[in-house]
Amino acid sequence: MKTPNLLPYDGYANYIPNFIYESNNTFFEKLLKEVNWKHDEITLYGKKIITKRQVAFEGDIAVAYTYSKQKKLANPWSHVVLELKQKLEKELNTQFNGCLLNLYATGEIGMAWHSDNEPELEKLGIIASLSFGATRSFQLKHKHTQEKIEVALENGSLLIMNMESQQNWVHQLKKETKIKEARINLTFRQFQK
Ligand SMILES: O=C(O)CCC(=O)C(=O)O
Ligand SMILES: [Mn+2]
Repeated sequence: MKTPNLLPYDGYANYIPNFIYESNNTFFEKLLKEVNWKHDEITLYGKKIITKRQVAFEGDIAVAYTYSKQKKLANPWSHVVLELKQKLEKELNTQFNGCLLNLYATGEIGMAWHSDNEPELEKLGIIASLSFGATRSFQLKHKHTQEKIEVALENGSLLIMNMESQQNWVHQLKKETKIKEARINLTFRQFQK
């Protein structure tokens, strides 16, 4: 599963289209149904805001994650997410103990520039990002040089990033108002034990 590194320096990002191949899109439907989706509550300038994006956090019992200053405990693995996790672990020869899930109802919903560099994550860990549904544009930007890389994340694709790339690059999911279809993204992560 060797594809070229998308990043010219200071990290590693690998895009594998059709990592999950299925003709009838059952994963999208199963994820919609089986995952305990919630609109996220974040605190911005001291105000509670309910996001348009829906999220979920699943993982091993012991895993907790501080995200937008809120501590989240993992929900137990749902059947469908566990199935995807096992496939990833087998193909990548590694293990994941948590997964953050995002549901974007339309292209009007995106995610602003950030890095996935929370202190709870393994320093040398990897992040495996699976996408289902609408194709959306994902960008990476170097923190110092500002160089930008763009990749379209298609249904069934896998994007792998390592932690060095989180230290040196930020990423965002662009808003694309013309897109009316939903997209689901799963980022499998390695939390320190
Ligand atoms: O939806 C995506 O592809 C990006 C999600 C993301 O960056 C995150 O959950 O941290
Ligand atoms: Mn992220």
